[in-house]
Amino acid sequence: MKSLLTAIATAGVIAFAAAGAQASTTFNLGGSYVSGADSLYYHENGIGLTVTAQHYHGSGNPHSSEKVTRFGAGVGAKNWSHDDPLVDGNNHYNDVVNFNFDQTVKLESVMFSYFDDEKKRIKVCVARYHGWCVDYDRIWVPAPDDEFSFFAEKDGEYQQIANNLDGNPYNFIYDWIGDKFGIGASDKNDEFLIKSITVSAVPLPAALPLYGAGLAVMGFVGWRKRRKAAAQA
Ligand SMILES: [Ca+2]
Ligand SMILES: [Ca+2]
Ligand SMILES: [Ca+2]
Ligand SMILES: [Ca+2]
Repeated sequence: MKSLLTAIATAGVIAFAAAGAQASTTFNLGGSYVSGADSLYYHENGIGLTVTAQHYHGSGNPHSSEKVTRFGAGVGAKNWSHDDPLVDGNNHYNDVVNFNFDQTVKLESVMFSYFDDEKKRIKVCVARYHGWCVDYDRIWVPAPDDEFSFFAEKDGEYQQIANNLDGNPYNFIYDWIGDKFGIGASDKNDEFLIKSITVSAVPLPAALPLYGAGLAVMGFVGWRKRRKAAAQA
């Protein structure tokens, strides 16, 4: 009896996992030029996506609206008219592009344009006086290249999860399941566009009853065990 119940419980969990494994959907974010909009809308494979922009400081969370920009190569963000239209950390603000899905999805990967494309060479400051550089190293080195920060909903709050992430495309190894994610510039030397984002749908209404049934059966098995142990004592 017990092994049968365990089998049913396991089947429920496996069904949940199988239901959760859906085909990937890639949103290609590039398109007709947009100099600055409050939001951009995309629709792919039955999933709706609204793209917005904000900014953040240091280890803080996104706040205050920015404008979303769009080029053939992807989407960016702009905090005022003179700001670079890419996702960047210039002008004391680090841009963040927010991805708001109309259903729960699992985040799989993002792809960038102009990422780690630095051809510039710079001299590194070796001495500062009151914040101003007063001496530079004699050799030229490649300019710092691009890294990004990642934002997601955790404990009910949309917040910064990690910074200085690197890689293009970047594949998320942890299961980020939710309906809102953000990609921002990590540092003031970062500038890029977000070319595409790949997610898979998580059909919660279909999967949850099975998952719930699995948990309930496992709970019943645990209760039977405890009752048996109590009877023997
Ligand atoms: Ca910008
Ligand atoms: Ca950097
Ligand atoms: Ca890099
Ligand atoms: Ca760049």
